[in-house]
Amino acid sequence: MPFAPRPVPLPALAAVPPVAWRAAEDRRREFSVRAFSKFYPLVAGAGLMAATLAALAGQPLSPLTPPQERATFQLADPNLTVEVVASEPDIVAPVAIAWDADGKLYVVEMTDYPSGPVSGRVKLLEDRNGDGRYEKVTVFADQLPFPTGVMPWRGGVLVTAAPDIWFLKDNDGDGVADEKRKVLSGFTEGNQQLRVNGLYWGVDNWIYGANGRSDGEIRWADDGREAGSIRRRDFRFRPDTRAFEAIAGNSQFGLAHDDWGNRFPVFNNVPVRQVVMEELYVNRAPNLPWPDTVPNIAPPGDNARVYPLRQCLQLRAGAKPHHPPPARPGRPAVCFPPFSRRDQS
Ligand SMILES: [Ca+2]
Ligand SMILES: [Ca+2]
Repeated sequence: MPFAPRPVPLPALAAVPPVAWRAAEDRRREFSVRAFSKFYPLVAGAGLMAATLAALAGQPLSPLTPPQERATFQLADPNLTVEVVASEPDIVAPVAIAWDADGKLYVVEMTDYPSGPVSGRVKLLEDRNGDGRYEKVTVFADQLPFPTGVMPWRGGVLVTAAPDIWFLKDNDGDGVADEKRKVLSGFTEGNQQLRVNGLYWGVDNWIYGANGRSDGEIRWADDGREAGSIRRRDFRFRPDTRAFEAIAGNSQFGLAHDDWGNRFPVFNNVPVRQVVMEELYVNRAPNLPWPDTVPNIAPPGDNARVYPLRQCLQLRAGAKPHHPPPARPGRPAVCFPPFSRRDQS
């Protein structure tokens, strides 16, 4: 039978249409998971993974080219666009991206998921002619164990790869990191998809990070000095002053924030929560019942039932495929809620 590519709807992406929540008591708090235009490399990678899963499930499916894949996306908001700026083979298994001040794009590839051997990478992508397509690709760093996040900092990048947070920097301009040192260690190497991640630079100059749900007893990597425990907490730190604090949160994968420093963790089947009170204030009143300082702020009654369109495989180490997947209430793997600033301009 001749090869005949055909458009196939992507179940994983089609099941996650643009969604916005408005808190009735405060119209200013509008959150969105519809910023696909900021995460198109991830979307492209997810599409290719969906095609791979369907193929593994034994269904007839021809691979789509990146433009064909793009054509399958459904956007409910006409103001949003999705463009392919990078795709395989330039990037493989992307799980996090970040731009530096020069517009260079760092892409974290968790190519060792789910069971290794260690082969995670950070790619450096450059758009040299300004057409929006990143045509120059360099392996910035490799041999990272299940890397999960990246954040530009001090001319290089901080990379989360449990049990460590690394500082990687290119000092000679060849696009390859030649300075590599651990900043923090002790993040627990739990399930490969539940590890420290989600770094961002806060408005208060602290660097914030998501726990990942594996916890850890954290120490400074250079001298082993204790930094603190993050059991059931997120964290923030300042490498320059060697300050570290565990803070309310315990976000799973990704940690959103607004321009005022409010934090919005995510937790697998909970699309967005908000840190409404820091625990240091709760600790001042030890005789009061412990309040929920990080409540779910999704709209009441949002049961988010998911209806899979086809069979799928579980690829987590040791897991067996289940056929067919059941329709189930709740989102199965929510992650990385981006923050929409469209109404703030
Ligand atoms: Ca270009
Ligand atoms: Ca170099």
